[in-house]
Amino acid sequence: STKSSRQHGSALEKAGVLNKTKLLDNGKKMRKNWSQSWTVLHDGILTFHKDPKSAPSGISSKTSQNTPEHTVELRGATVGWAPKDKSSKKYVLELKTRHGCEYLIQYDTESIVSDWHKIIQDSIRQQDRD
Ligand code: I3S
Repeated sequence: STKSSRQHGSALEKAGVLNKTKLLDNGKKMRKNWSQSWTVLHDGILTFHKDPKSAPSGISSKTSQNTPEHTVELRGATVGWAPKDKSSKKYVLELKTRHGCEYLIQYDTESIVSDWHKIIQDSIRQQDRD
């Protein structure tokens, strides 16, 4: 891993609101439960944060924004458009980690999802090069 490749990698950053659900936790099936997340990509790590608007009152929005609900290491992961049988929603990505976790990521605007698809794919390639 070189400094120049890290510098290149540091450009692969993005944040925004997405819908997500976790389907597998280390190979173990989870109950599908879609929720809106503030989603952040930084340095080959994707984090999903509880939407502060949906946090119970009394919990500061700072706390709920800073503590991720899920942290996903992209090294060795795969991302692609989800097969139709995974969800009835449109524009759904399937993200699989090397440790057998699986997420669906979705938003009703195609360009938003395809931008995330591209940058997650690029970040995976970047991590796998380092
Ligand atoms: O893949 P599934 O099981 O058809 O997923 C749907 C269900 O999880 C459903 O919840 P209940 O089974 O608790 O009613 C959700 O409300 C749906 O959103 C899920 O399907 P989609 O197709 O939206 O991913």
